[in-house]
Amino acid sequence: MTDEPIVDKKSLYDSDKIKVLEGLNAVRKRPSMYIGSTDINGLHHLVHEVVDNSIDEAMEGYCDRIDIILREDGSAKVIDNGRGIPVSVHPQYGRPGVEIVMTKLHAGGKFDSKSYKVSGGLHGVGVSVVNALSKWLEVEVRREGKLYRQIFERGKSTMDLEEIGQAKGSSGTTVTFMPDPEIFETTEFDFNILKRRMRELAFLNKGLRITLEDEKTGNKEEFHYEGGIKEFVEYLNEGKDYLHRSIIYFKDRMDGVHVEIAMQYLTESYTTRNIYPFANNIHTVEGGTHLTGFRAGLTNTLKKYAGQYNLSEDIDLTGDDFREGLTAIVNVKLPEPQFEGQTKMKLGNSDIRGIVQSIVGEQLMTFLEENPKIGEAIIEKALMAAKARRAARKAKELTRRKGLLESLDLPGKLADCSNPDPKKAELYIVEGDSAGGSAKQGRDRNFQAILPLRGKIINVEKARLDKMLENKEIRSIISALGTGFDEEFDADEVRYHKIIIMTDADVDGAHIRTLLFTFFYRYMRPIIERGYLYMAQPPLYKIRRGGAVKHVYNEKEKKELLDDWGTRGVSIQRYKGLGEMNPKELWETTMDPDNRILAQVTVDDAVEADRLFSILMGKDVQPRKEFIQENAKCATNIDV
Ligand code: 0RA
Repeated sequence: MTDEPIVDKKSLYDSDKIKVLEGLNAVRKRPSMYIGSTDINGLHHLVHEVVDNSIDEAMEGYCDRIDIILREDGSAKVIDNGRGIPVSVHPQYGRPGVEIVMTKLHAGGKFDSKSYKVSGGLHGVGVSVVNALSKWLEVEVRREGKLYRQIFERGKSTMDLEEIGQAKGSSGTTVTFMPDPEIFETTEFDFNILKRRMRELAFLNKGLRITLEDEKTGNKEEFHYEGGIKEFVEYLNEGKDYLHRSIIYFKDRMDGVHVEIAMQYLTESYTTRNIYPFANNIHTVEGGTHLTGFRAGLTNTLKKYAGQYNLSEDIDLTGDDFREGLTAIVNVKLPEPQFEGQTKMKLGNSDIRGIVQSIVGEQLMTFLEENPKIGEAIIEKALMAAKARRAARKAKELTRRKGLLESLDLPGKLADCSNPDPKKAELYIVEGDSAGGSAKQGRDRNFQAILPLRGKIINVEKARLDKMLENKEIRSIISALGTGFDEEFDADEVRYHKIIIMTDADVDGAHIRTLLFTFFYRYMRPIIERGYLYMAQPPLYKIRRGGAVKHVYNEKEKKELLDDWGTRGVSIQRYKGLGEMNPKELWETTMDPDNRILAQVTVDDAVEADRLFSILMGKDVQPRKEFIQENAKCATNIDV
């Protein structure tokens, strides 16, 4: 058998694809090139990669069920009822298909024409990458009534494929793998990270049933949505007031591209940035041609509709006016997607823009003509948005003229750092004056700046620009960051590449953190996308025995320490707030780069926080009740 991998010629279009020419050794040598990183994100990437293969089967109509099991021994098992990886001997290589798929980079494409397969970005690197980065991997294939098995260690087969019996039930593939501790910083899977992605995949692929089970904790979730992205919009808008009850939904196909859109307008939401674009199941957070096509289609169609029925009151309506309060999912599936941008999360295929735009033009117009009440309500809302925007712009002009947002005019409360290099500089946004005081004393003033928050932070979801800019706390954040705002916002101008939110570990702290997330998410999303936003993780307990003092950050660490130390003579202090730590303790536990734990905030974290927040704070009592019941356990963990 030669060592030359099978390569789809089409994927050799530029140098960053040259990696596919190397063998699996290259993957073990430079894992980050294939899975982004070897931290917790890279670890979960392994599961996503296997699941993506099952999803490919589902997209082609061969699979309607995927089960993911996190097992006691630390391995992960993914079971699908797809066609099963081919087992017949490949004529060119003289080895079974499944062995080639597992040991050669990008060996999927040669077998079939998986037209919607993801073949760019970090996804779609191939299941062989998972094999290369696993201490061991077992694959079972059910195909043509037979059951096959093969086992690998660190990417190398330890035995030939064997037929081990009759396949019970349908065809399919089961991949079980143990992430290699030689490669990964951590090998413990996080149920919640996987849960989020599995839910998203179930929304995007209607009818598909995905289960996720953690055998260690007994946690189990099932995701299955017959309504697909329609239910996704309902989920995102849960607890909010809508302009029209039923979700606007349409789908179409053009030139082999599937386009599917679900949308609903909210009444009390003024954001224009609630449009979520997906391409081949990837949340393209940087947008791309499908998003621009949707926006153009939406603006043109609604403008035309308003004109046709004389609804526009001679006001010049803009795209922003039509997007205000809109929640939408744009879901496209296309052959050979090109992912571009800083994080490869931007769809580049130029033909998609026109396709999406014309599908929206046709289908949305039909919908509006069939539902004139909804149509009129949307135009009315856009008119209100246009008027309010004018007023807000004037207010902003005024604020700017007064110089309130300029970084030259740094807020008085800010204790800035001396190093002017944004790459080195950190900004701590701290809840409360007393914690702010400790942080100022405890910090390394060379690279750490402190901004204490005193008053309430406004809920930016429910306020237009002018109201928001009246809020002192928001103004001081904007001027400390130096990025400018709204149309003048420029992420390149940011004065700190680490912006760290530091709040108490209680419900109020969680609330403030959510308000800040929402602010960054709504108005400075590139800050999150570039990975500049973090949460500090203060310790939960200080545990003392004799002269020894240890800080622990969660219940598990506490239990481990007490198992080690025993409980005799041991004193345990639970930190209720940051203010209880003196400056030295705050530095050592939460601010010292050598000791602290920082959690990077992702766009998905912000979306989820925002949703939970609406449910908790919205007018509806029922969802709040349900949420509290569902999360009773977590809630007590937050504030015992
Ligand atoms: C190569 C070719 C075919 C399917 C697969 C790979 C495949 C891989 C995985 C990984 C997990 N589940 C999977 N299911 C399928 C095409 C099979 C055919 O043409 O019959």
